[in-house]
Amino acid sequence: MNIVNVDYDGLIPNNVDLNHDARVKKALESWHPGYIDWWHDMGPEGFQQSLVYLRTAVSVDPKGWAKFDYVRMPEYKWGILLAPQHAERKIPFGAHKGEPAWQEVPGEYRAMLRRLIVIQGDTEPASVEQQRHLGKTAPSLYDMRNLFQVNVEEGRHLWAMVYLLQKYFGADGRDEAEALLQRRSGDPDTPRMLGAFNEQTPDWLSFFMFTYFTDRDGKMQLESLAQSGFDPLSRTCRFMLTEEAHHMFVGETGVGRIVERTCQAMKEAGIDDPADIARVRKLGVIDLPTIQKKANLHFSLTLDLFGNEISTNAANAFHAGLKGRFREDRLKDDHQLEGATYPVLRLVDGKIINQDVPALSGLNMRLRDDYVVDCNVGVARWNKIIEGYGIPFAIRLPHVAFHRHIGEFSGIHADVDGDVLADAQWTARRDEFLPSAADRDFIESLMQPQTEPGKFAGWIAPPKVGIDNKPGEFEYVKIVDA
Ligand code: BYC
Repeated sequence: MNIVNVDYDGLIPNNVDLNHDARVKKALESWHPGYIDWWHDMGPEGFQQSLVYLRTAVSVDPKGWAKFDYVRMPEYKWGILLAPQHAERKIPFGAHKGEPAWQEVPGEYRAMLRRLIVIQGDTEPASVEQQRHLGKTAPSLYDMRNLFQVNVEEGRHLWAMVYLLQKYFGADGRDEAEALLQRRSGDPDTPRMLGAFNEQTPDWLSFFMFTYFTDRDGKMQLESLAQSGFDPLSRTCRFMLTEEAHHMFVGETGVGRIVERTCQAMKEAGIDDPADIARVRKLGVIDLPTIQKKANLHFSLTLDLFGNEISTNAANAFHAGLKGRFREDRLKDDHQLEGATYPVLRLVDGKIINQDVPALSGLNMRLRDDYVVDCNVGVARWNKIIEGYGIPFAIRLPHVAFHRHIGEFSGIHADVDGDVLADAQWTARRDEFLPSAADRDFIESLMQPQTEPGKFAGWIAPPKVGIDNKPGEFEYVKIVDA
């Protein structure tokens, strides 16, 4: 069996030799109908019979892993693909550092490992559920296709986690796999596990912000899990990261194209003041201060996904060799961190201060700090666009204490600079920082579909290049049932 090429003969494409693993094959085949039901119920609303120009993973060879073709989404080949195994791989960090990587679940860490896999798995269908209404208001066929690409790949990422549960966790893995199809984003009784995955994605600016900020949490967490001493988890995350890059590209360029169109329209109309919101909105584009507010919202919601500032869970997962740091393999230290410290922003006597804490307990914050650095790269690119038009405005990320629901700062209100606000001040100023009802109504009023090939809604600039180098007027989605 060639690990690089995928076996497409059966119901479930895979490079894990399912044909010689009758138990797991049967378990996954039994799970498949429930997944398809879930996709029909909770996947993209409408468009299920439309032909979408999608990429499908056909290999895990970095030089050519995907092929593009028209596909009806329910017929997408959701496969199980793991990056190639390295025979000599060692556990790269923690108490077992240097021992051979585990090919089976280490018994003493079974519950912890299962929890990590279930949380990761839960986010994937959640995001599809959050985005299910967006197809109907797509600003172009190009964007609609990108939305559906992201959706089918999140579906594949669910398969990736379900494979691990079914293969390595027996009956309780099967139960967890079932439960992943039962929870629903935003449902008061059976919500998804993490806060940000129960929020709405009501419009396309939110979608792009989500794929920029929240998919980037996905990148950070997958990078950390890709370091895992449990080799099957490491290998599956490594391949997921290949797909994840496109999702963040969609987010970064999506926001960038909105910024571009706004600046262009302002220049054409001779408006130099970005705060002249009423005039800018009359042009049918989204004013820069509202884009900033959306960034504030999605950035702060995503910070919650990194968990608490001080986390025994994170320390235990590292010590056990299950979840490493961002690109652990490139870091130069002892990879055990027993006596080390790490500076963490904390709330002490009502003040936000930096405090050295044991590095193991501060691992969530270390990952969050790496995340913020990564976020700022795209923000700088957005600002370059604004600068190019000579408009005096810069998007910036709010302080990490702003608008938090998890951790040290969840009990206080802070403004975007990290200054603590009394409750009344927060209530009075909230709409300065976060989208107001009026902002949301305005954005919603712009969300009119544009389904003519090559055309774009007036509030977003066309992309610089097409997907798979297709020309501008390419029909990315042949709509059958919109
Ligand atoms: N919401 O010790 P702590 C992605 C809970 S995104 C609700 O700080 P820990 C994607 C926590 O569960 C990446 N509850 O937690 C993106 C714990 O509860 P228990 C998803 C929360 O474990 C876009 C308690 O508080 N992958 O892939 O250190 C589209 C104590 O907290 C939250 C992962 O997250 C929250 N936000 O850190 C599609 C990787 N935060 O156990 C996909 C796996 C904390 O005491 N997950 N709690 O009842 C983890 O590594 C960790 O579980 C977390 C939390 C980083 C999430």
